[in-house]
Amino acid sequence: MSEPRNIVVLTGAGISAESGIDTFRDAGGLWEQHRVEDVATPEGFARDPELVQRFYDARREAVQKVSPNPAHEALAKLDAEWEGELLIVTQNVDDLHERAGARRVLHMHGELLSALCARCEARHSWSETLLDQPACPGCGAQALRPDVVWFGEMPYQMERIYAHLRRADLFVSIGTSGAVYPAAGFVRDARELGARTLELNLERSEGSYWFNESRQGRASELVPEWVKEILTPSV
Ligand code: BJW
Repeated sequence: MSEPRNIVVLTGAGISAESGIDTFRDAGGLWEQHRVEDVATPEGFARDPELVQRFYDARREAVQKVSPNPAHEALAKLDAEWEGELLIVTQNVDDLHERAGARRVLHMHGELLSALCARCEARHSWSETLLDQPACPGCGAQALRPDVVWFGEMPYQMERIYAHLRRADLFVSIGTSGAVYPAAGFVRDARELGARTLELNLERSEGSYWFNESRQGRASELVPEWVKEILTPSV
């Protein structure tokens, strides 16, 4: 194929695993320790807000103690040096892409370091606890919740993501199990829209069939290798 120009990268929990952040579905992952419907649905939050605030407060605190790994750093290098279009769509709620220096990042499932006001719908940068029901800096209501996308809620910026997928000639998926939609469907969308598709993951994901190429290994090794490859002009 001709040299790619427009790239969409989708990242999942696997890219942050080597920074010490738990994935969801791996052995010992978050969903082995918590019922999804208790902590990652609006119904769970309505039932027991304290449990959900504690769950996210602990993760918000933990994320501030970890650092980006070579996979985040390699994508930041790609962002800095790639002259074509690039969008790093992350399902992750950590800020490790940004802390590695990447700028063209979109958080489709929200961010741990942000709070969403259920009353006025404003989003505020937030690094503290929410359990003690602080007032929304915008409207004053004690209605702040984690600014993350739970099951049954609409992920952020879907139109912008699909606009990039339509223009993409390369789609790369990194460290995601392909178990959660709409992200799990991006590979099929990208492929049908004409993009080449590449998967970098510890093991083949659920949607592996849709990838032109699937490489297995640790993100901290596979991603720097791939970025080096793509930034090296072919002769
Ligand atoms: C490594 C590694 C290393 C490890 N190196 N790799 C039936 C059919 C289809 C869809 C539905 C359905 N019923 C319901 C739905 C919709 C539902 C859904 O998908 N449900 C599924 C259970 C089927 N989706 C939704 O509700 C979404 N909204 C929605 O659909 O709105 C309507 C809509 C319609 C049309 C267009 C657009 C919208 C919302 C989904 C919200 C997901 N939220 C969560 C929680 C976020 C907050 C938080 O962090 O707590 O997002 S759930 C959780 O899963 C989190 C993640 O972002 C997401 C994906 O997980 P991820 O990243 O893939 O992690 P893992 O753990 O699954 O995988 C890690 C991978 O890494 C593994 O493969 C490892 O092998 C690998 N790995 N170490 C490389 N070192």
